[in-house]
Amino acid sequence: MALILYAGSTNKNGFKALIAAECSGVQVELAKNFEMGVSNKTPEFLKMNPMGKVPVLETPDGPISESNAIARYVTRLKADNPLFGYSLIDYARIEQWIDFASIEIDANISWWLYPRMGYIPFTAVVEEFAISALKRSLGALNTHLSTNTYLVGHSVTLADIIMTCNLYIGFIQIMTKSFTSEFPHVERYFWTMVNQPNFSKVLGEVKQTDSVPPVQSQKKPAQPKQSKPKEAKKEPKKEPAKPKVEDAVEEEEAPKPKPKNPLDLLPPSKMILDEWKRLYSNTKTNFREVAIKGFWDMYDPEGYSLWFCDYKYNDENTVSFVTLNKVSGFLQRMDLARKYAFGKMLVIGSEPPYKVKGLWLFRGQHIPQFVLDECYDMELYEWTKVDITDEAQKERVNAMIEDQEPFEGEALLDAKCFK
Ligand SMILES: N[C@@H](CCC(=O)N[C@@H](CS)C(=O)NCC(=O)O)C(=O)O
Repeated sequence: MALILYAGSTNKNGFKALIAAECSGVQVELAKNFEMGVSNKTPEFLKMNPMGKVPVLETPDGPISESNAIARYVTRLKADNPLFGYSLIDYARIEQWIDFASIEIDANISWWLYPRMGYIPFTAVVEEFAISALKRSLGALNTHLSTNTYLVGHSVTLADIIMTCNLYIGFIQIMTKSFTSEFPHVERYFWTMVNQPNFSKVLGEVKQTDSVPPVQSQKKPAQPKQSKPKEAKKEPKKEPAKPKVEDAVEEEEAPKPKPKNPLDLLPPSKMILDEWKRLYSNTKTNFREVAIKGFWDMYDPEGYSLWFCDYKYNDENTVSFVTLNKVSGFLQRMDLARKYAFGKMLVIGSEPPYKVKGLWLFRGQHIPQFVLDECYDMELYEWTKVDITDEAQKERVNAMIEDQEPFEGEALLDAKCFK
């Protein structure tokens, strides 16, 4: 008889047990008509898990909560299951990677994603910390996977199942290609895993997100459903179902159609931003003659605008690495504008306080509203639209694109590019 797993059908924590079951020939079924935010608030569910959290597995010996424990239980149901490796050291390393997947990967993805989904308050500092901690973890994982196909040994183990489920939520919700491309071995690993038959039976087709979700206002905690008067129960409801109150889980939300970015509705431009980015990246010599000239040949002043930015608080830039991190953080947060922008940021001066100045190319005639709304760094800079009929301003654009040194009479500490 199948064991019953209480979870929504898109819950990545539930997927861990379902994939382990597929790999082990164990029968596990999702509870019928499970409704997140409703079914997990009932007294019967709270008896199984007083936290009211999902997943929960009902077993002949009683319920189990915590998705990793559930996946371990399902795995143990098959004697000598290779998902636990072949030796004590394999087993220890599987446990090591399960902890790593939970603490170093899942937790940091959650700290980045949940505030953006409106489940917990958003603060830029926390986001910055989560992203840099996640990058550190993905970096370590990438290094391991550069010489290993699987996390442990030469076949799939429970560690791969749990790691893949945790990466899955990152890949589909917030980690864009431009973010993950820094970790090519993690990418290879993830796509190999999700395409294995036992994984794809559960996960279906997996598509990487193409944008970082904008910050949403905070969601109210779910309210338990009011019980209806008895006689009302007999009458089938004719009116359309009301939208259910959201619960604090990203996986349970019905996918909403993404509104089109207003910049996609602008008249087409002859300037293809990616072509410019390619030219910029591929020009190694004669930069002036090739890249800068190419830029002005391509530039479409009707479809795009150029902007200078000047950091308002240069006096605070007294420590070089802190200043550089600040600029890197800004560029990270601009990820959401990658399709519509190119930027250069110069950190200027050979000693503190350093000046931070930049040049940005944006689609359209204005700084895009969604960038102003989503990227808090924008207000830390003074923004001035470039007048391209003024040769001096045009030359300043050239110097910034080129990382010309000295720049306005000073050495460059660093020049960063957003492309
Ligand atoms: N550590 C738990 C986390 C469980 C968890 O947070 N589940 C979410 C859904 S993915 C939930 O039930 N949220 C409802 C709530 O927090 O009240 C596990 O791995 O099972």
